[in-house]
Amino acid sequence: MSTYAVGDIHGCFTSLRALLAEMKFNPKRDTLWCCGDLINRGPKNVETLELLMALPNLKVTLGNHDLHFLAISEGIATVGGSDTISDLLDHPRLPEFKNWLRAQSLLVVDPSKNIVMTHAGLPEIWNIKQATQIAEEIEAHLRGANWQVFLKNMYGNDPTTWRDDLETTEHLRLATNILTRMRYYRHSATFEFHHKGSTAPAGFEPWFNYRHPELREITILFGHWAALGGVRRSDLAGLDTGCVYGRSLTALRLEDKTYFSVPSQL
Ligand SMILES: [Mn+2]
Repeated sequence: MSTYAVGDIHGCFTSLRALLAEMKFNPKRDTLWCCGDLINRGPKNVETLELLMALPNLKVTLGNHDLHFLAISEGIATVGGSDTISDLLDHPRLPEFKNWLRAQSLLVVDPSKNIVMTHAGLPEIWNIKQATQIAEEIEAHLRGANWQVFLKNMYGNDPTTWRDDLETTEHLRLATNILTRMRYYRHSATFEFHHKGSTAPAGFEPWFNYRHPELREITILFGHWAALGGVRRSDLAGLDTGCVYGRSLTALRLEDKTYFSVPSQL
């Protein structure tokens, strides 16, 4: 009865299977958490989703690539040079894949374990109640009748400063960018969505250098930032260790904070 949180899979099905075997993961007893970017960039997106969809105990927080796939599948965005999702787009189960992804979350909270997970992280501007409210708002749009409108309005890096009185479209775009694309941050509410490396742009710091005062005792799990090469702190776990870039796939067992890792097999 263990819970394992796995980093960005990006369609690396062979590595995922190897990691589950390494952890002796038992689908009937154990629970898998995925911090998002389940698909795209990697080779086996169909197999990855089919494996995850069959798990009885699974919690997912969606990543930017998962949302991008949904947008492409609706003709809202176009396939770019680094997108590898044609296996999903050409598959007879495409409608099922889309509906399943649309039903997933943006934020997972386990109060008993004192752990929270999102794809990109949790900035100091929100406590758990506020973050939950915002994630639920995005989830409602994604599951609602006008979900394509939400995805159409999602693209773009502006606005960059969070205010409680942003107009709805801008509020949703920034909230989605924060939960799925955030890396660099300037206190007290400004985000930078261009830089991907481990060197901060002038005036900015990694988002996790700041934390909401109510969240000091909580462990935050996140993915998205492969350039960090993984973060292993008692209060912070960066789970993206660049599997799709040929490095490794990593998971954390939440009960005893043990890490598992397998080399990338593409
Ligand atoms: Mn990502």
